[in-house]
Amino acid sequence: MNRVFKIVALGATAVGKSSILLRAACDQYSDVHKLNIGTVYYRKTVQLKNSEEVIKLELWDTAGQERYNSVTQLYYRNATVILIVFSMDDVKSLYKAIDWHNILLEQNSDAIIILVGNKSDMLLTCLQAEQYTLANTLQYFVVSAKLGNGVEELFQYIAQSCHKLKQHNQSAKVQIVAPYEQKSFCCFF
Ligand SMILES: Nc1nc2c(ncn2[C@@H]2O[C@H](COP(=O)(O)OP(=O)(O)OP(=O)(O)O)[C@@H](O)[C@H]2O)c(=O)[nH]1
Ligand SMILES: [Mg+2]
Repeated sequence: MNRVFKIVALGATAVGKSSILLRAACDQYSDVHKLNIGTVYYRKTVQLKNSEEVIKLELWDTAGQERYNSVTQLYYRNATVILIVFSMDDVKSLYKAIDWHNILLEQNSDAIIILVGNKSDMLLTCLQAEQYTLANTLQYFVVSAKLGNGVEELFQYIAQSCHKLKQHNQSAKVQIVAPYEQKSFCCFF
């Protein structure tokens, strides 16, 4: 069975969560900020590079406004990958992203967490984000939903991570089966 992996985007309002997901899923972009008030999701399949395999993703968009934080937490509980998005031209949105990271750490989230700096068409680098991700061994991607820069690379990385997880889980299953086989062998004698 081909498993579908859940990807959730978190982050402050107007950082471009919806825009990144729309770019990834439909290759579309709009200059209008359609403020999310609920949660929606898109489907996306990613063809792995140098492989026949296709990874199926569900991309969950969340509302960035503070008042929706508790609702947002319901959506990322069973996520495989969590994207924490901030805007490269807005340092306050990086602080909000760091807050989300701390919440996930406190909750012992076992999701793969990626910090995503969006709007790189406005500002290409963010030293504070680089320092934070280095100090916290956090994966970091810089993208522009507007131009599409970096989006494909981000989703290729996500799909590769899901693929590795799938392989790891499959080999873990083999390890669980082995003791039962051994036991029935002992009973036979
Ligand atoms: N320059 C630039 N603007 C962007 C980019 N991505 C999004 N925007 C703009 O930023 C604004 C907010 O984008 P959204 O994707 O709606 O932001 P959001 O994070 O989903 O916001 P909430 O739904 O309120 O949480 C819109 O006007 C977008 O057009 C980008 O890569 N570059
Ligand atoms: Mg949105």
